[in-house]
Amino acid sequence: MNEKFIAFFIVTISVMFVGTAQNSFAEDFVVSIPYGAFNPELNTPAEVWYDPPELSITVGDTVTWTNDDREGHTVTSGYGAGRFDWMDTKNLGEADGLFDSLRFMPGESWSYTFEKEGSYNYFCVIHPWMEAIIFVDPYIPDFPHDATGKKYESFPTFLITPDRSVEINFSWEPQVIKTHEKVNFIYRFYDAVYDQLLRKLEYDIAILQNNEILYKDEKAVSGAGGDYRQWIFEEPGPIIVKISNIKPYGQVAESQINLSYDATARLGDFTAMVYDNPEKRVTTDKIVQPRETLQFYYEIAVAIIVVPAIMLAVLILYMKTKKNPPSYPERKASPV
Ligand SMILES: [Cu+2]
Repeated sequence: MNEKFIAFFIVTISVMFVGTAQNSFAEDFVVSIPYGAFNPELNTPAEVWYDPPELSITVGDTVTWTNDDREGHTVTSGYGAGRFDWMDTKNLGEADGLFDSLRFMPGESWSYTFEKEGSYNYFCVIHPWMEAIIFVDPYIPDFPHDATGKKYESFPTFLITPDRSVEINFSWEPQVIKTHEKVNFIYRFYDAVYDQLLRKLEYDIAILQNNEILYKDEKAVSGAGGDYRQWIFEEPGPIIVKISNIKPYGQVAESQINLSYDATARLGDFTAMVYDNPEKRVTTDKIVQPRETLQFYYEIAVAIIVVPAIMLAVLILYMKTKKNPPSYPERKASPV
């Protein structure tokens, strides 16, 4: 390969990576500077200085300000003086240097694209009473995607283990993973050659975030071809669900498929992204893993079988004692 080709390749990959992680549904918004904004007194039609004075957008969105007034204005990040404050003190406000349109004249416009979440106050340096704010919310794709933001074209998504023996189908519910909210990871194992559900397998599963293992279950056993795990993430950020060491479990599975004994190449990683939950600040949900569910059923079964059994035993014992009442010597009424 020559160097030019390698450079082209690297640039293409970088563009693809950046492209997928960004908001591909970016929107454009318009904020008007209305007629009369130049006058801080209320004798002009302007009721607001920038219209709308509060605007919520998403990371990647662009706002265009149009000057519909009869004087030049600016859109400058920072805090203005406020109308009454300005009239009292002639405070000029303070720019914070994040963005500045400089002066643009009636009929002209200026645009700015917001790449970071947060709230942005801005004002006009010529008329410091003119103030407004833009709220920039984080971009949350509404489709399932990997940790780089790339959409999973099919969902459940799937991969074939490096030894090409097992296909793992993998999905989660709800499809947008948010902090403090329960997510179900659901997966099924198929014979990659014959495309048949593998009924019982032993495997290891781990959930990782920021190089930290949050959850691990070794020698788990899949039932009916698949399994699930629940989790609640406390932090936003990319995650990996690692499934490894997939082996036949018991005699049934061994006759069902032809898996070589060495399971080291029988693994698969699935990545996803956890988003900050704007609605929830703390975790109130509970998670129940399959083994705990089994334990729960076991306890219920015990309660259903053992409790009536004991009651029955007590009843039988009681009946027996009633049938053969102990023979006490009969008391004779003693004459008074
Ligand atoms: Cu102005």
